[in-house]
Amino acid sequence: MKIIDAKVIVCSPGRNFVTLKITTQSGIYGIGDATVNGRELSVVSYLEDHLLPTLIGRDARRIEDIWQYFYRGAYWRRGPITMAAISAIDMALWDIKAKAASMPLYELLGGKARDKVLVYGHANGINLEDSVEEVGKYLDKGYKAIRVQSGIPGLEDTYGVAPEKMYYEPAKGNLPQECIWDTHKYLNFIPKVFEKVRDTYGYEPHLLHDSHHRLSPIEAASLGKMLEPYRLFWLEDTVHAELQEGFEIIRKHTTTPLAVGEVFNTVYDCHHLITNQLIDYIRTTSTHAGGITGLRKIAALADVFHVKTGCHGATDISPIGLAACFHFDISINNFGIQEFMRHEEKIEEVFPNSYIFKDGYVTLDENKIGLGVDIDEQLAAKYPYERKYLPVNRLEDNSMWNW
Ligand code: KDG
Ligand code: MG
Repeated sequence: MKIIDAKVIVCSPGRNFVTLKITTQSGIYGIGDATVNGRELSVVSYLEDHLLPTLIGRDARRIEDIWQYFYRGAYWRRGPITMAAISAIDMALWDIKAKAASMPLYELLGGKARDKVLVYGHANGINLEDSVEEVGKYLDKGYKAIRVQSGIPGLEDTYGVAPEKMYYEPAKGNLPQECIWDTHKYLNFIPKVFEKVRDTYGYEPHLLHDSHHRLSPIEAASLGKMLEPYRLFWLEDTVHAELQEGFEIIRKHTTTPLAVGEVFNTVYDCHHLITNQLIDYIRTTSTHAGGITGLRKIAALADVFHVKTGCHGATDISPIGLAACFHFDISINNFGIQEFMRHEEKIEEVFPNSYIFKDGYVTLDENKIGLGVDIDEQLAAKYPYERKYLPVNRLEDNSMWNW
């Protein structure tokens, strides 16, 4: 099954997406997501200038070999750009293989290991009352797991909080927005939010929280301890995971479950945290960690060490990447939860898909073959690329901090 064409489609139906479409001699095509938020065109160049010329003519059935060719075959390995490009190729090849077999992709991955995929939505409010109200709206929609973020008194912009509540999208502007951060204010406030949410809705809903890499290990440990009474499903990205030894400090002090890894790209970024049982959930995702093939390698290691998956599924993961996650989630045993930030309607129109949300879970249409998602190229062409940046953070004394 010879690959005869591979093209990159960039579109911006409300936000930028990079999509790869691979066509085979048999006429079957597959699609993959290569979106890296705020750095989209770097992946386009990596694909078009370096990988695609060597992909044409290869046998689309040899997914592992093609993955290894682009992974091991590169002297300059790993990193978000390289791995997003490999991810898109991998997803598209799995899509082709499953279409050729006339099966939904999860059948090729071993079949369903569960009937449905537990997902979490994002409740974010500008202040405590607003956040509590937002949680109620998600419960009304049927969500069983909700990530709660809130504006912090005294800080103008807070991560995870935006006026467009249902479709939180941090990338904007022609140049990066500069936000101000203060950990002291944050730590004083966040436990009160969870106290109020639990007082209002009880202990049945799963609650999650994302600190977005802003704390030191001991601050993270202290937050984990303060949140223990509210029984979180997970506390995510407390510290930047470049210095992974930091997690030992957090782990020593708190039983709040820890999640990390949305910016990780390979099993080598995760193995220390997994094999030392320093985390409970690994957040690597299809679009950034080498596609289905990359995720399966990570999940297999995690399974041995009691670590479950929790794939990143923010709006910068396109419906193609999200579909790849759902097929993966449904087919592995050590699945934990899937992030499901809904896309705006415009995006759903450009990427018609077949995953179904009901009562807090997503199911996949058994009659759709492959990934079960497509791209409407004509519609995509109406939304050209727009330069957008993720914000940056400074502390109140104007020194740089992690966003
Ligand atoms: O591109 C950055 C977003 O994907 C990120 O801010 C979202 O942290 C995030 C999350 O957990 O969804
Ligand atoms: Mg996150």
